[in-house]
Amino acid sequence: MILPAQQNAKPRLAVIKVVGIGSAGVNVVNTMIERGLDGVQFIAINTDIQHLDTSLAETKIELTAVTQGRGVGGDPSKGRDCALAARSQIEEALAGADLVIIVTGLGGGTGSGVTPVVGEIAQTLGILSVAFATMPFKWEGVVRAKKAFEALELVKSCVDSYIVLPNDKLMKVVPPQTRSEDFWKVMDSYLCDVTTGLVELISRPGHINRDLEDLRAALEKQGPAVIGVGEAEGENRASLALEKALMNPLLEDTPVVNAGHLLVNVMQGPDGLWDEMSMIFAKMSECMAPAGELVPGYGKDDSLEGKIRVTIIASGLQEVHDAGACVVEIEESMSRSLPKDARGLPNYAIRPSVTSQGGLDRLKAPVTPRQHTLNKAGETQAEEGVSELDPYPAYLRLSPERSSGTLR
Ligand SMILES: Nc1nc2c(ncn2[C@@H]2O[C@H](COP(=O)(O)OP(=O)(O)OP(=O)(O)O)[C@@H](O)[C@H]2O)c(=O)[nH]1
Ligand SMILES: [Mg+2]
Repeated sequence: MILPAQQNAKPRLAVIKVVGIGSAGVNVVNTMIERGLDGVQFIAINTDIQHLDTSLAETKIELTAVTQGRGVGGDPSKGRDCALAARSQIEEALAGADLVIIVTGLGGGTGSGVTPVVGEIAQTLGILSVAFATMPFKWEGVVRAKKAFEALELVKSCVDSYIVLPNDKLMKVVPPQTRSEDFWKVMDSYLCDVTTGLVELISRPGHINRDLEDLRAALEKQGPAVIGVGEAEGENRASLALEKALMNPLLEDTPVVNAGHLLVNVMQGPDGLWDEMSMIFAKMSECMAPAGELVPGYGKDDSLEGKIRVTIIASGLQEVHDAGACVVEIEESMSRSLPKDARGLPNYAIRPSVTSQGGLDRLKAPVTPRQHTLNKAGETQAEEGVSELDPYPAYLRLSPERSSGTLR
């Protein structure tokens, strides 16, 4: 049957906007641009105009209302006021996006104050949103940690999903002789990879095609979730890519076990093998709840000659391990050192929690991420004697629900 022209028309490609907020966010966006990440539009927002001048983003929003562009001196309430004063500019910049990826460093005044406003605007505009937020180093002290925790709680309430990257985890993976200017590149590089994975998932036509609605279905699932991206080449590349996607030393620890919903996208070069792909899907199905669903995606990318890339979005997870030890320590030290009335810290993470959705027996002996390590034959194997410096599980934490609260 020949379809009328209108029905035959190609669907509109998803519009993805990456928003860098505050100095850290602007820097990360610069790295993404320098690395040639395409298929997205970049927006940089800062209260510090001098720093915003260094941005390579096509859209820059100067937040000058409160301090005339001189930064906000670490005060999130000033950051928020600046953002609210520029609300219409931010709305205009976000308008038309299908997915907004927000990148920021929490703990200062701009990222912590502006990010919740941007999240809320995206929510109001009905745009799917993901936030990547770094948490301060332990040595930045309890005041910055508290600002970061409080901001994170607000961010969680207004985005569909979020990933928390404790800076202290960087110390565990960056070699001692790393030059200062290269230090952040490790974090930035991970953020580039995840963003690339998401862009690829929803924008690049595949043989088994996944699209924005698949991503929406995954992100809107109840409960915590995780996103991982892994790329590998050489012998055993499929197992290695899967392992990398399931483990990342920079992120919080949340094992992908008993997932209610798995979205797994495999990108191969022209030499990609069916065996490699089917092994990845088969291994991921072992991480699925008995009544779960695995949504497979597959595409070919000629630039991946000799390589394979796997993107995993696991949601409907039933168990959460929380943030790294560094964050626990920060919180403990805060509750010791802060005055009594300041101890009401947000319940940021930390505590393992199990939902009451059933399947609890299966969680009594949870499969730890290390047990996900794959041997050469692609079989799951337990690891013995892994040192503290070995990779932890990789994961992107997704917020269980969006709140309908509006910032004022
Ligand atoms: N990934 C990354 N993190 C950074 C970078 N610079 C700073 N950070 C982290 O981000 C947190 C926030 O710092 P900034 O981004 O400088 O703060 P801001 O949001 O601009 O806030 P104000 O300068 O107080 O207005 C810091 O506590 C650092 O831990 C960077 O270049 N990359
Ligand atoms: Mg700044």
